[in-house]
Amino acid sequence: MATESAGPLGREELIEAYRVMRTIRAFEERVHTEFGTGELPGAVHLYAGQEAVAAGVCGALTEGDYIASTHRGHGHAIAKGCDINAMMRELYGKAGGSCNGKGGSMHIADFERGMLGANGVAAGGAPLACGSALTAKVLERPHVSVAFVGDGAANQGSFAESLNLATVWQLPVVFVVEDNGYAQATGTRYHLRGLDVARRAEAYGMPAVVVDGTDYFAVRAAADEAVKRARDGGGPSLIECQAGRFFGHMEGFDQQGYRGEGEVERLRADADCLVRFAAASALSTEQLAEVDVTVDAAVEVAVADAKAAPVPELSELLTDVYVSY
Ligand SMILES: Cc1ncc(C[n+]2csc(CCOP(=O)(O)OP(=O)(O)O)c2C)c(N)n1
Ligand SMILES: [Mg+2]
Repeated sequence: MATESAGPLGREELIEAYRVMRTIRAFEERVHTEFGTGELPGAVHLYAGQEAVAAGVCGALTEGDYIASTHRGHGHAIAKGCDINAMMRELYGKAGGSCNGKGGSMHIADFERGMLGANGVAAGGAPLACGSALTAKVLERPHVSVAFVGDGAANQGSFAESLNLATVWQLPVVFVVEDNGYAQATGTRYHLRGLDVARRAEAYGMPAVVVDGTDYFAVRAAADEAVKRARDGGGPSLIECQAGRFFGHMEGFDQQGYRGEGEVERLRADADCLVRFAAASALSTEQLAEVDVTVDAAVEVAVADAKAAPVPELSELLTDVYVSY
């Protein structure tokens, strides 16, 4: 595993990386609080703890690149540049949401920003990213596609098929496996039997690495290399990132009895990617604090705006729901 080092990133890039991670954290912590009030509808899976993965990977992408996300998709959407006001409205099921309030947390998408969608189907993003990568290849466009996949989802058949096709067709795609320690209540070391997913990728002939997913710089370095390979015609890669989640599997329905005593407290104390980033980046306390203030204010605005927004008109019940091809 790579060690922490701020590497070649300039000050603006460092501030932007911190802003993205800090926005995800503030968004998720606030959604957790709001969910507790009973006002937020639907199923919500929080990404706090894993911010360095979304930020590090998306930091290596351009606006024209694509990502296909998971059911735990808020962090990926924010890192790819989706508007948090629209996202918050979507969570509340309100008009003006990313999907006009009809998708909710697990279906946030914004094609203009290359966010192909969160996905309620475990590993659903992998074949989608292969599809957009195939489009780029056939049409000779320079775009790279990224599929985010959980450790549990990496056991899905569609994931294996995606790895195989991506190699056979040498697609410009990067698979990012996020090992957050669990698939719902099942531990990774149990369901993967101690095998890194990266070793499975190597069996398909695909370059693969394992990185510390709480180290932004390690994730970013691996992503820069994999994205460059894909863009230069070198085919697919896999990056396996290890970073624990701070909350339960899903808001409202997880007592987390499967976790060890004090596990979450230890994660927050010893494996907080934001703390690690702040220490390694050499940004000043003032620079970090300025971002903190701006981000907290923006999340406050997003929540107030979402609460005040109207629900979609009844006459729009069936718009945006079906698509004719
Ligand atoms: C095809 C499919 N099977 C089962 C489920 C139910 N399910 C939802 S989340 C989940 C666990 C996913 O674990 P992992 O991929 O590790 O992602 P994490 O929740 O840890 O981010 C399962 C089995 C599903 N959504 N889709
Ligand atoms: Mg998992």
